[in-house]
Amino acid sequence: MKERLQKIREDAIAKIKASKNPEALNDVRVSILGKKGELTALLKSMKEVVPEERPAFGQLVNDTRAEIERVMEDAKKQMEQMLLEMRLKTEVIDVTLPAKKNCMGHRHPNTIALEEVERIFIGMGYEVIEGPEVEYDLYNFEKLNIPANHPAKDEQDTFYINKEIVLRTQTSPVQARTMEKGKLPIRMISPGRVFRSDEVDATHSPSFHQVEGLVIDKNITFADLKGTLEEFAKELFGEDTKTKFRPHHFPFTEPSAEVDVSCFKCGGKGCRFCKGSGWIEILGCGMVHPHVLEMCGIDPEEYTGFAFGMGLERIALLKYEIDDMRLLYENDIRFLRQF
Ligand code: 2NM
Repeated sequence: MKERLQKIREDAIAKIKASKNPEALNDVRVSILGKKGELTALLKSMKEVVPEERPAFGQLVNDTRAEIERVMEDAKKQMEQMLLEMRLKTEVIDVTLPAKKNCMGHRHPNTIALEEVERIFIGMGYEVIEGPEVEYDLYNFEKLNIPANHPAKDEQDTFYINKEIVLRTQTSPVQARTMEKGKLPIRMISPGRVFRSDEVDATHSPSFHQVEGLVIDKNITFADLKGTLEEFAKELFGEDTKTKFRPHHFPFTEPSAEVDVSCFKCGGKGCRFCKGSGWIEILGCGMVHPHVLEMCGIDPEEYTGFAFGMGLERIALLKYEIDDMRLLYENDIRFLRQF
């Protein structure tokens, strides 16, 4: 028995020394110290030992077990140490590499301009209402007094999805939809993307943004329109800004006007910015045509209203003195960060 014990001990130590990884080491542990291991089996065959020698032999088995466990523990520690050293050698960390930068974005000039316009009109009690970019011809043209064959349809030469559906050329259809809902009075602005079949240049793009406004109530007059837009221009371009209303034509308003503001660069004296005229055009407006009111379910004998529309990019280009619209669509963070 003693020889068997001695043999198990020597075998175990040899196998431990030969183990190349923790898994192999564990296999050795199971095959010797485990429930069905050699040493456990030896302990079970204790009955073969004469009774008076059993305590001493038991002690010897326990000592051997302790020794094997100790040798195994040492081997395990050594193995872990070696693995750690290997990892440290292979997983080199280059502390001189630049850190990953947390890159913050920036609000787009369009967004800044829109938020400014919205702030001004919300301050005057207007709601901001949005609508679909893909729109029925009915709402985009027909209900706005632009029937088929109207020359304005050519001016706004557009993208057709099918005979009845277009990419909206203006956000006025949102106003038409709001009028049709029939909840009066209305004080609203409708910002959003619009589409026209335009060639790209410094001042044009086939897709740009508009902010249109609409007020419908009893006794709304052109004086309300003038006062509102004068106040808007002052808030947007500064207290000293003057406004000029020039007669114009839009199919959905009568009378209609275009609005110029005094040049905020030269104060109206004339400079490169306003091309010498002292004035800069910013929007179109007018009293909503009675026929439009009718088509949208409002009685023009009872209610009147005014509407206006401006190009958001145009406002952003003016306000932030950007000379090419294309810069607004490139999203170069070095450009965007300047505003
Ligand atoms: C403009 C100029 C003038 C306008 C008209 C309407 C509606 F729906 F009430 F008829 N919405 N927007 C309007 C009027 C738009 O943009 C240059």
